[in-house]
Amino acid sequence: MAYENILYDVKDGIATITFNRPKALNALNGALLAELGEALDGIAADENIRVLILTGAGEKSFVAGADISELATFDSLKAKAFAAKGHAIIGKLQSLPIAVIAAVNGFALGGGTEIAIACDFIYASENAKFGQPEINLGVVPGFGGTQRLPRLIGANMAKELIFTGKMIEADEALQLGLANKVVPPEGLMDEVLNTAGVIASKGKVSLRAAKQAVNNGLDVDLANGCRLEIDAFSLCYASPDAREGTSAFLEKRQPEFKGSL
Ligand code: CO8
Repeated sequence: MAYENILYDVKDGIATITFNRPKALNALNGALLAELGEALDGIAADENIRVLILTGAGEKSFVAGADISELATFDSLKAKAFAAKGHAIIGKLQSLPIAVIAAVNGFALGGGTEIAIACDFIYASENAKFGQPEINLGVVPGFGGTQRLPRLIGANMAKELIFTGKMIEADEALQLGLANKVVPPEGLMDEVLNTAGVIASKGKVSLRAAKQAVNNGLDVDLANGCRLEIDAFSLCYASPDAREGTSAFLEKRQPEFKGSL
């Protein structure tokens, strides 16, 4: 499928989506969001893809937020439809049954931070900058920032970022637990691909079960979360991977995971 606003590539079970509107710092317009939604549907249906990486084209930006020239034309109803569409796509991203890594290579503002924090984790380049600047435009985050950011970095710090609209540097994002790792720009993709390769070598069924247990567990209390883990653990034994992993350990060899979803 030909895309105009994203680049899509798959190699060795690792898919990469690159937001590709570098002249607008990869701002999210309606056309880009539609292409992102289609690409995510294709990935969800593809048994061979083990990991998805999201990054931005050019050296300056991951995603500089929603396209402000489109936001400027909204009335209340259009704003609601746009925010709902963004939530549906970001929800799709978050619930993919594979690992999703954000390789944040520059500005991740507004919708850019919101996409990055819906991924499983973030590796950032030293020049990355995060923020929720919507308040400077007279609006609030509309793609999940008021909900996912407090869950990730705590309510008070999220409120400070959302109320001030200020940007934070990569090292502060690391301190806050927003980014897992910060690396020089030229090393970012190698670092991300290295971790993606490690994850791609694991069993699909156990990876999916682990992701669902963590994600769904965050929405419930500890006792119910632990029940989710019991189910996730037992579900793994429906796949030959559990037998293969434990046998490989006892036979002192590397496991070959082949279980399907
Ligand atoms: N939308 C459209 N165009 C943009 C955007 C954007 N978000 N960001 C940058 N651009 C364009 C600029 O207009 C400029 O275009 P041109 O060359 O044609 O003038 C080009 O990209 C380069 O940008 P700058 O010249 O401004 O580059 P600088 O290095 O000087 O500054 C910044 C970089 C700091 C990133 C600056 O461009 C900036 O502040 N951008 C806007 C960031 C922002 O406010 N993002 C949040 C948008 S709101 C949002 O994301 C809400 C999501 C949910 C919406 C739901 C709504 C219902």
